[in-house]
Amino acid sequence: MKFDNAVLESSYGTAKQLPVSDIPEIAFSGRSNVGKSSLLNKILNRKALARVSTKPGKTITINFYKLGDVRLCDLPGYGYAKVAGSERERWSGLMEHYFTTDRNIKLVVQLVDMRHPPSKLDLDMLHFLESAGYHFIIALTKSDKLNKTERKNRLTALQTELSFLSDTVKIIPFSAEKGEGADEIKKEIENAILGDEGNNVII
Ligand SMILES: Nc1nc2c(ncn2[C@@H]2O[C@H](COP(=O)(O)OP(=O)(O)OP(=O)(O)O)[C@@H](O)[C@H]2O)c(=O)[nH]1
Ligand SMILES: [Mg+2]
Repeated sequence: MKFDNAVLESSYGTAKQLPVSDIPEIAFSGRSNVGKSSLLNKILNRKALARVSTKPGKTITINFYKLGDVRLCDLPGYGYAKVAGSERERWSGLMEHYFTTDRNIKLVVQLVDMRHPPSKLDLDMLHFLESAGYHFIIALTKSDKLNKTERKNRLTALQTELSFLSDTVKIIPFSAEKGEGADEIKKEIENAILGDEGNNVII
């Protein structure tokens, strides 16, 4: 699977605008500022296809990228405290619509900042993905910011913090800076797409 020729399909700010799910989708979810856009740029070999922000939580949109016959969905980040209540409602409306309208979601990449224990909202999201039966993996972002001891301690603590998850959920340390984990995430995406579609999907 080639990851080189992605294009921005469109950005959607309301649930009504979302186009029908006519092709396999890979969704990327996580709190605001966790590094979603950076991860997308890394795996798509692009410097700035997805806009990396220094100010989190500025826009709440779902951004769709097309990669051949596959759609990559950059879901809006959650948990930015300064966002007004009405924006939070718009966020939950969009997310609910995305996850409850029978889309062809092959894999969800859930991003969690490797430096900190998963937040309440991260855990809510993981519980939701688990109970709804999605195929998902966890990317532990910003792994380059931890030293060896911190890294070991976080990985140990996560075994308890995420003990409610099935053993089959892959947890992949990732760094957009160093490239750690990028190949593994690409492999998971490829497997999720090709797994049951054979070679019918052009990617
Ligand atoms: N050191 C380091 N910094 C990172 C990494 N990934 C993201 N960052 C930084 O974290 C900040 C947020 O990154 P984004 O990729 O914009 O995060 P996002 O989740 O898309 O943020 P929103 O779209 O605003 O919700 C930026 O300053 C990035 O440069 C990483 O792997 N390592
Ligand atoms: Mg972003």
